[in-house]
Amino acid sequence: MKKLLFIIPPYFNANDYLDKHRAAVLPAFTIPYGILSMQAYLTKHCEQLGEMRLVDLNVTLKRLVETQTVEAHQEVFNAELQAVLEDFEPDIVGVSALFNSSSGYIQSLVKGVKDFNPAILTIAGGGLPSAAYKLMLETCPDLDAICKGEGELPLKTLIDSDDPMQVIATHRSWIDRAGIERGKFPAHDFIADLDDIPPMNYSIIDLDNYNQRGIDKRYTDQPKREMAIHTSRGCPFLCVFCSNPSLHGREVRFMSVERVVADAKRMRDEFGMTVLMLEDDHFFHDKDRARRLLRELAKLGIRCEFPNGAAVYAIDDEMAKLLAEAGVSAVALAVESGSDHVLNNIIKKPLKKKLIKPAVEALRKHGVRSHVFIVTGLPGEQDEHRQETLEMLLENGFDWIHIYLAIPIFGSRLYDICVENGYIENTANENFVATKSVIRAPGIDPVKLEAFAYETQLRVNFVENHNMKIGRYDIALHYMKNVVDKYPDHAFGHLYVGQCHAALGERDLALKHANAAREVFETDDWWKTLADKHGCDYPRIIDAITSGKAAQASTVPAMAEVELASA
Ligand code: B12
Ligand code: SF4
Repeated sequence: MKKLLFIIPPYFNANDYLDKHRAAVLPAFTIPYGILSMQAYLTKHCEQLGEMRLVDLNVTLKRLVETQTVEAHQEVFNAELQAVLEDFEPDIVGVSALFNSSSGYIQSLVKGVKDFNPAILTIAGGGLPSAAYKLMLETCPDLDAICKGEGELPLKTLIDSDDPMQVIATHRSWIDRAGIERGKFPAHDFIADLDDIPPMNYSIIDLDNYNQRGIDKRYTDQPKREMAIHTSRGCPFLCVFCSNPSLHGREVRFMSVERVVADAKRMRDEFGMTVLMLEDDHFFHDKDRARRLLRELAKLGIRCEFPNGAAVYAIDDEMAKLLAEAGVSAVALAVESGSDHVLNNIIKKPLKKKLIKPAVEALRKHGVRSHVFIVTGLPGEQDEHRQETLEMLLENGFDWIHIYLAIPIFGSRLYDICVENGYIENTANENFVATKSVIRAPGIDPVKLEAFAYETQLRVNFVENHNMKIGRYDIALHYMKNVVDKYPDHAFGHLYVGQCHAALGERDLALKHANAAREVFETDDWWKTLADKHGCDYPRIIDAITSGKAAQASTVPAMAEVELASA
């Protein structure tokens, strides 16, 4: 019987968190769904699988970030690996790497394994190795082989074989250095019916570590249990920045509605799940099925979230109503750009700008908050397109906006375009994160671009906050409070939190935040410059708050709030 150890290297570059200023803000992550899926499948179908364990170094990095001890990360990761190797003595170690930014960790991990026992087979899978298998096998000499795409079927064959190297040589999804030399191109081996994957066994993880990804910030500090599900895999589209079709294919494969409901009930009843995170690549691919599923989920008395972004074209009045009934309190719309040219000719996304407003209005009518995801900095995008995006963001009255810088991730068309044209200046993959611009193309000035992304968020989320404009200071406050909790030096955050408290008649809190804002503005010229640039008259706002003359919310406009059984 073979023992299998999975390791997930951090999704994020630990060096980015050495700066104490950023220390509090390691992004949230969710349960390692791919590993749990493989475990469920292999446990049922393998004849030669003994025990399986998981080391998720994201949990370790989170702890280091929270305790501001990131400097020691390499030694801590090595020690954790060493301890589990000694205790568990695995036969196979599988590294699961989703992102470019994980690439810096992999060789050192597999070297640690080989140093411990060279007979252990070291393999890798996930988005990064699948798309960049040549580079990874070249740069990670202690890695034996890579699995392309989903691992359930290829791993089963590998584990059940008495000659794993033979499987690696002959199975279509496995690739090693010898295979590359022979000119082999690894190919997918997908499970067609997702119901064939048995229910997950969550005992190898601590669910408490995976509870912060929810996008509705009202619930950030409330008791809740988030758990993820992928009710389908694959997406027929080919958005330029996305690697998903190259990992999960363009044909969409489903779980049955009955199975999703049974899993959700089990999560609720056995594990106390209160928030179901639906993480499909394209949940709305089959709108009929989406409607049926939402109707069933509505009966469970839970909240649902779509943290990945929802297809705008799918949101009409009926869908918005069903979402609200299923306990969806906020939807992130995958809008990406406010320019039809960028959408249609650069991203190649099936979305027209005119569809955005009706979707936002339908959601608002049913009391569902709307967030929006924007990507900027794609080759071909110009200042005029970014201006259109800004105008679109101001016109549509989103509850919160998120702007990311385009990253040429392996497996995306964007990566190929950037490589062909020499657009990637900094090739250190660890730096491929959505707050750093690594693309150098005509019309893209990285400094200007990073400023555009950050300042547009400041302007739309704070200076011209839609909810404040319509007198919903309570809603604005949920979001802004979350920002000042994370970034205690956020001058705009304190200023507008103060204004919201003042409008809600909470004078002590208003004064506290007005004073905090004043202190940051007085000591940090950077915030002062931003305030001037974006028409934020902070001295006047602070005066109004402290003198008790700030606007008071007289009446709160009638707007249905979703009644949430679990909240
Ligand atoms: C959850 C998630 C996250 C989480 C992290 C993962 C987690 N567990 O918390 C968070 C929120 C942090 C995140 C962040 C980002 N994400 Co993300 N994320 C996802 C998401 C929704 C689910 C991942 C998942 O569980 N998939 C489902 C399982 C079944 O697939 P899987 O994990 O790939 O595992 C299968 C195979 O890969 C393989 N496999 C995996 N490991 C191994 C190991 C071995 C040994 C073997 C044999 C096989 C194998 O078998 C598994 C079972 O089939 C995917 C989209 C998606 N639907 O997959 C995007 C996705 C992975 N993310 C993506 C992106 C772009 C990002 C961001 C860059 C977004 C942004 N703009 O900031 C950031 C990157 C973070 C960073 N470094 O800066 C991209 C691609 C990433 C890439 N290749 O680089 C995806 C595919 C979404 C998309 N459509 O573009 N993400
Ligand atoms: S971004 Fe979404 S819609 Fe576009 S290809 Fe990727 S998964 Fe599909």
